[in-house]
Amino acid sequence: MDRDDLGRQFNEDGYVKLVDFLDGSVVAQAQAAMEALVEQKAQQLVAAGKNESAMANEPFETRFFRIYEDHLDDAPKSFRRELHLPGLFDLFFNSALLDVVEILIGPEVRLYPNYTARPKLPEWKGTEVLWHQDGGYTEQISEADGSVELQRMVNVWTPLVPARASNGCMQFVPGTHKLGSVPHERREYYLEIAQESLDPVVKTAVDIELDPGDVVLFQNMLFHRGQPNHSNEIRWSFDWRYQDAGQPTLRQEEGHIARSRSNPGSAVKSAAEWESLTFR
Ligand SMILES: O=C(O)CCC(=O)C(=O)O
Repeated sequence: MDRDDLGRQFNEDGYVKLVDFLDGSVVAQAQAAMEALVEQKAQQLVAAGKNESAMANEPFETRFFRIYEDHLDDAPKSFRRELHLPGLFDLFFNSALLDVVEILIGPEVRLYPNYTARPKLPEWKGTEVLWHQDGGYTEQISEADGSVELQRMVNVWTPLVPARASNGCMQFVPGTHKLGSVPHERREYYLEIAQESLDPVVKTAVDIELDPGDVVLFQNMLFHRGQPNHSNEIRWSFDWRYQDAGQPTLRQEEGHIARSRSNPGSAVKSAAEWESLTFR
């Protein structure tokens, strides 16, 4: 896809799929990082007397679910602060990805302080993210003046396992980023776009089915959700955001510079540097 098509699609539909975009090694390192995190959680549960076994023989696709199956409310719904891991540097600071992002938001790019790994568990509401705009969340926690519609952001989502409608792939309503910021209501675990804004457009929602290595870029204001997971395996995925570094984050945290043409030295340069940093 050339740069004009990319920009046109992103601005018209509100999203662009990049099929088979990430190198296998990037996906493998990211999965290994998550496997290590699951191992840590499994050991903690044994040490706390909550499980008898760390279930080391369970595969990646099921282990995190098995270790929490009998006490689901203890299960982390997502990981964020834990993601300063060397194995995730090539994902978040991927130069091919940043080249594309630069086309969309310019040469000064921050990794926005909202980067997440999600183990969406089978049939569990705690990890079923409802229809929302990311701006809906930012507006709830914003402490600074500014409009979420002017943030100049690119959202990124990629799975570690095949993501299909049956196991909770993302769904988007194309073009809804143009509606501006709409009201959200609080539900048990997540915010949800108010029914009067959702009903008129939700019939045109599309499934975003992706394989590991595929990436989807989408607009901050696009109506999107993660569907329920009706399979018996975990739908592992990452979502993160880049922002024009000249814009305010509208959050307490300032994020990390991912690319800067004006001051290249300010960008995070290595896996070791990423590991030494914290969520801020
Ligand atoms: O992965 C999911 O199910 C939801 C992710 C999401 O809502 C997001 O990336 O903003």
